[in-house]
Amino acid sequence: MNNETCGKCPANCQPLPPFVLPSVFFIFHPANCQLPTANSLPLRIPHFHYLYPPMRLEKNLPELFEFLSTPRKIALVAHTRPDGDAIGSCLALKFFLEKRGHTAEVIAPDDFPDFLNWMKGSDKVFIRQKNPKTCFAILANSDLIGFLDFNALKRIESLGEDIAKIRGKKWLMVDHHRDPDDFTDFTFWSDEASSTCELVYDLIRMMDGDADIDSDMAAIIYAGMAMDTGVFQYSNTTARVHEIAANLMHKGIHVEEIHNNVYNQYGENRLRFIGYMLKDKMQILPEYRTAFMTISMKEAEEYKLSSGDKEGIVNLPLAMKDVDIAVLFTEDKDRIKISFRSKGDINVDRLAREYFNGGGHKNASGGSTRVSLEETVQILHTALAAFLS
Ligand SMILES: [Mn+2]
Repeated sequence: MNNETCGKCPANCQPLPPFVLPSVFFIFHPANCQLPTANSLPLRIPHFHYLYPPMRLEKNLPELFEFLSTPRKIALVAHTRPDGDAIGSCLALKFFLEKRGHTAEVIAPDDFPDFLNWMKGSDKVFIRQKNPKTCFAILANSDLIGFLDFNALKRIESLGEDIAKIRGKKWLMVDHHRDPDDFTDFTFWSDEASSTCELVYDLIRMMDGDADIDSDMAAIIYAGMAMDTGVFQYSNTTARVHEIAANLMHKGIHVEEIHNNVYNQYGENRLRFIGYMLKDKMQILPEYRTAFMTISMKEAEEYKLSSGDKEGIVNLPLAMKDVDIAVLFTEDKDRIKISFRSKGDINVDRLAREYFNGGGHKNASGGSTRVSLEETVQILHTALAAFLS
């Protein structure tokens, strides 16, 4: 970087020399630094220095770009119960790689919700649960396997076991969840990025690919960022998120149409179910400023809920002024899945990590238990008492 400064930062804008942990480079940057990194746009950005600079991890990216200078067969893998950011980031990167002469396929461990069906290419995503042999063949036949929107092989369960069996592939991680495992040859990670879609956008730009982003790709990237930021309202909604959204809008996307495709897709059963949850199921623990709800398998069956129908329910209690933590317990065949949401500085990543075998982000995380719904609720009480003391 030749001691160059961006010319806009009054101080401290030079990237610190990367200090080296075992094979990993951590590079600290002020978020608005205009040095030519993935984090800078050719836009004039109002100047502001974060007290705690965002952390990025860029491992072997020049080697990745070199690797991609010849046509490759690439498999892009999303996490279990894939959301819009996971599927969206895989699809956007797939289309970009195809434009660069590679072949690329998207694989997910299990199915994604119906409200992602509008995304171009979603009908060509391979689901391991439905099609294990084809998925294995694609992985075994690829030169590069990309892991998007997750950062540990265990997050994709049996698909991860498949992949661990296949030797001799290059691995790439693109992710924004906390506490990444160091298991890939190439890594592009930042827990300050709103979404993996934002990181895919950065990665494409690092490969001079802005002109390759067409309106279909722009709509997918925009939707992934919108979904992971609660439509641009959570604390991960940075100025840069809006700048990227603006750039994507210049590509000719239709924001209202995307919003209708993603959010205004409820069946009557889902809205009635939300009414039932709020009226009969929501419990408030005022001493912990916490509200929680439980969904049993019986209730999910009664209301004919698909996996996507439960999406977003966890957020609802946060609309109350006296509630800072919202928790949703969902009963599954062999476990209880738990989602956490919080306001402000309350770190539910830590809560999920310490008590519920999970993790995620500061204000949005998940975990699971192998005990009953009632026992899991009991653990919540104990955990909150310890966590908030
Ligand atoms: Mn994400």
